[in-house]
Amino acid sequence: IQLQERASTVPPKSYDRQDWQKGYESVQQEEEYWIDNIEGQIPPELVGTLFRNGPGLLDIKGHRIHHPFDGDGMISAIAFNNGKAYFRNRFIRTQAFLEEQKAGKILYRGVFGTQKPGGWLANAFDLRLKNIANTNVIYWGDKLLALWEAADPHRLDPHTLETLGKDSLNGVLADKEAFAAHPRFDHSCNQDNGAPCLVNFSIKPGLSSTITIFELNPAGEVIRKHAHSVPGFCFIHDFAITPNYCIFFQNPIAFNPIPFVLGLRGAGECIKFQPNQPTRIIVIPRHAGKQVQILETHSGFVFHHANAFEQGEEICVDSICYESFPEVEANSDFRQVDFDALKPGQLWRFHLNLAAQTVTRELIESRCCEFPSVHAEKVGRPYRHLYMAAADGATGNAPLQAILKIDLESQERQLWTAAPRGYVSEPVFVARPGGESEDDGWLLTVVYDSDRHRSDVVILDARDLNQGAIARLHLKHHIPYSLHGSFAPI
Ligand code: 3ON
Ligand code: FE
Repeated sequence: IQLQERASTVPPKSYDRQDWQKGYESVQQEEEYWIDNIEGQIPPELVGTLFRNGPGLLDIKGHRIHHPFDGDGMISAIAFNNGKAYFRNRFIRTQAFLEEQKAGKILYRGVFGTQKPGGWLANAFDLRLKNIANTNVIYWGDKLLALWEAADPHRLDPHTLETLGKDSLNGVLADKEAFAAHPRFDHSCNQDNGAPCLVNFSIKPGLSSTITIFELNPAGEVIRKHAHSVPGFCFIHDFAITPNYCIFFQNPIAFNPIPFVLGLRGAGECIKFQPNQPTRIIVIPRHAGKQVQILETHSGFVFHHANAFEQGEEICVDSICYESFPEVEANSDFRQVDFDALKPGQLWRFHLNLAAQTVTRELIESRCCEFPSVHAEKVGRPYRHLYMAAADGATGNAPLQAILKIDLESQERQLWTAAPRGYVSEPVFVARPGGESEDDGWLLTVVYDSDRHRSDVVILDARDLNQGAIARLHLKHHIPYSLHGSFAPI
């Protein structure tokens, strides 16, 4: 009887796990073509290129990798002009990609558990990191750069996507020195007379960790660089900026490298979440010579921040928080994940008071969400409109199938859903040239259509998601679920 009751109260799922799994098939081909299968109209004022990065290979010649975050980076570019669109995808020719494709087998361990064949003995004491360049792609200072947080960027030709080699930022980065995958763009920097600048960081983890801040001018030159030592191990994927601060959430984790060293687990599988320890919020001033401050808040795990801004005495930070780190298991298959057994990521606002050294927080959105995006000119500043990928259902954990818009002023929500057969990626907000309101623009997202096993580029009007997609560009193939990307006016 109990079972029956349960069955009648649990709502039907918005997705089918086998459908979802198919989105993690490797890409076999590199393509280039005019997209001619289009529903709706591409707005003629939408001019520029959407670049996406993410794992293109989920296996090396049939040998499965352990986790999508270990997959070799592949760039997709969708160039818009005159209401038409051109598609191109290329794998990043990292050194390891070339070696493994030539050898036809796995030659490197991955951070998230991919091992070389031959058991632990074949993996023990191989502590090299495979730079897979798979996490983000940005266009800055006339360079297209593919980023992976634990190593240096790869430079690509923005038109052909050909890999040009690793980029040292004009000699600033040493070989293999990290440059994180989450730069933030300050569109009007108060240290540069209102010129734009790019702010990024790198982490050198250890018993105490070093956080280095980089600020680049529009020509791509590093104009400010400063390093700070903070207590404890850091696994920090993203950060937030305001005009005066960089804000980092130091997740409460313990790192035991022994299974990694002995060839039993990947480095990322040696992280243990510490639910009884606070999250530390590290606030680093962007101006030289000022003190770093560390505040504490409730335990939780953050990958991504939506935005931050200064308001009176406070810094507000909007972040997607998990109750714990989704630990990667050594002997499991990520395709078999039980979504219901995991807690969703939810959006919280943190209020930091530096003078009083206090933090308060409030839940903004309980629906499972990820991949936040805002208007480029609102980064680091008070803002009204936030866009995210989200689950179709209002409660519980599930794959990302919808795009959610939150008006933080009126609290109004709009949801565009691709369920039951579609799975979305990060929405990228592109402002309409000459647009007036903060939400005057488009959201671009790549949606995996499991019904046809192909992906669509979907264009939404950010002012009104309820009117449905204004264009749906059907690609001839699928793109595996991607991580991050950006829009560039080229
Ligand atoms: O050994 C240390 C610990 C560690 C984990 C140091 C380290 C630097 C080697 C390290 C490496 C971290 C790396 C390489 C992190 C890479 C992260 C990555 C590629 C992606 C993260 C994605 C985050 C999210 C939330 C993705 C969500 C995806 C979906 C919902 C699916 O569409
Ligand atoms: Fe990320």
